[in-house]
Amino acid sequence: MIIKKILTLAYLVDEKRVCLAMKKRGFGEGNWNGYGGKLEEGETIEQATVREIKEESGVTVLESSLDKVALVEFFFKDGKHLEVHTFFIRTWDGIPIETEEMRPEWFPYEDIPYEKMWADDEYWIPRALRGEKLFGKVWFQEDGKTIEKMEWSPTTF
Ligand code: 6OG
Repeated sequence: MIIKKILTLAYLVDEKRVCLAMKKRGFGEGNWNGYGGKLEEGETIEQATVREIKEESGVTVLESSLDKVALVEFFFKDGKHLEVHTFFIRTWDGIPIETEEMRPEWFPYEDIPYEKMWADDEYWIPRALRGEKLFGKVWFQEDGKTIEKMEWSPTTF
C-alpha cells in the first residue's frame, strides 16, 4: 500500500551557522535534522511548520519569516512516500532549547555533520545555503537509509 505523508522541515540559519537538533526519539532517531513533523487536521504547511518549531525548540517564528528552499519527495521500498516541505528561517524570537524530542546545536556551514544526518541532506543543504531552490525526488534502498537514486531540479516557490 502506498501511504503518502506530508511533512514539514525547518532550519534556523544565520549568516554562518545552521541550528540542527539531535532527534532523541521517533523517526530519524540519532540523526541531526531540522525541526518539523506531520500536519495536523486542517493546518496549512506554514502553520504546521511554525507549530512544530515552537513545540520542538521553543522559538517563536512568524509565517512571513519562512523561506521555502526545497520540496523533496522520498520513496521507501515498504511503500512509504513522504513529501517534505523545507524552509530556512533567518528571523525568530527566543533561543532554541532542549526539548523531550530534540537537542539543538549550532554548526558552521562547513562543519555540518552530514555523516550523522539523512543521506539526502548533503546533496541539497549546501545548494540551498547558496541560495538555490530545489525540487527533489529520492528513492531509498531496502535498508530505508541508503540512496538508490535521486533527481534534483531547480524550482521556484
Ligand atoms: P516526525 O515523523 O517524527 O517527523 N524527515 C526527513 N528529513 C530529511 N532531511 N531527510 C529525510 O529523508 C526525512 N524524512 C523525514 C521530516 C519527521 C521529521 O523528519 C523529517 C520531519 O521534520 C527521508 O513527526
